[in-house]
Amino acid sequence: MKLAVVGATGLVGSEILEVLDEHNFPYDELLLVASERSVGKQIEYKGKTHTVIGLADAVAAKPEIAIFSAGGSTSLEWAPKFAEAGTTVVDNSSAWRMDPSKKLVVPEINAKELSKEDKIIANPNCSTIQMVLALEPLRQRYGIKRVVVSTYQSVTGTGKAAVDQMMAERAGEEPEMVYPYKIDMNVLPHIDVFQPNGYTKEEMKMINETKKIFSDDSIAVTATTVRIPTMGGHSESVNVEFKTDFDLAEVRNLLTKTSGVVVQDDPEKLLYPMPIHAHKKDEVFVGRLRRDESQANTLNMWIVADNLRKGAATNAVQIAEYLLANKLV
Ligand code: A2P
Ligand code: 11C
Repeated sequence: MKLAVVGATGLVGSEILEVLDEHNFPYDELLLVASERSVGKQIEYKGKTHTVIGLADAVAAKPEIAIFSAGGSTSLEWAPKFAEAGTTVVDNSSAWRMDPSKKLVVPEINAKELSKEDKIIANPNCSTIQMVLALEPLRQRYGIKRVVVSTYQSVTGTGKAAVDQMMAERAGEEPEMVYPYKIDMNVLPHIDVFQPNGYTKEEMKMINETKKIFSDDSIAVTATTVRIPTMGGHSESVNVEFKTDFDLAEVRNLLTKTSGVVVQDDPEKLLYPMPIHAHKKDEVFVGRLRRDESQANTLNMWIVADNLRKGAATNAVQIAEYLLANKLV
């Protein structure tokens, strides 16, 4: 079993390597792949020195699985070349997510849709993954009519250069600007590019990907996505209107029993999810569970996850684990 990690030198790539290690992912050979800038670079990993290779060499090596996290244009150009060589690609970018011929997978929700024919599998956007994972048990029980979400997203979602901008600002140095404005001591109501309808692409991802993962276009979703100067994970305020009434104790119970979800909800003890606690964890943390008293059948919740973990690396590695466990590669 040969495994390639494409974008291995990036923020998500290095997180993928950590998760593979923690999960004891069973590969025989590991190929670390990045841009021409990094080819030949040596990376120490699990007591071995790996030399970074380029994409063409990686395709020629015909790995069984390639986990991609090197941006949309790299995925658009190279994922089909890997697929043609027989490799199954798990792609972290937004390149293939809304392609009707590609599956958009959060394993706990819809991995069962996967078959051997799926050669390019899309990993959803980080802010979508954590929201749908927490909503799924409630959707199964009560049905969802409408979701209103506002996000508070970590700079790590933009990549290394954005972390560097924030840190340079903090150190009083001249930053290389990745965002159009300062990010430290600031909040930007702007993630990814603005669309003709006034929403950002990140907002439209949350709307469209949620419907696709739930296979339900009737769910109404509206989103406001916001960048904040934090590192450990993305946070979300989610207001969800169900089709039927619900019981708050049952909601808590359903979430507690959901694999990959941890309930942290005890206002008396000041227990609620926060990025500093979610950092480096694979789970999605849920708290501030309370009835929306302004509207029937409606719940407010606060959802936090490490966007580089369940939002990206962990979800992708879980897809790869599912492929192996079910002999789909
Ligand atoms: P490199 O380090 O050689 O630039 P981040 O999102 O943290 O900036 O990381 C992006 C990742 O994607 C890095 O590993 C980067 O490699 C890789 N990458 C960027 N562009 C390409 C490309 N054209 N081909 C292959 N890998 C790429
Ligand atoms: C962010 N959600 O936090 C983005 C990062 O579509 O995979 C991931 C972008 C994507 O900026």
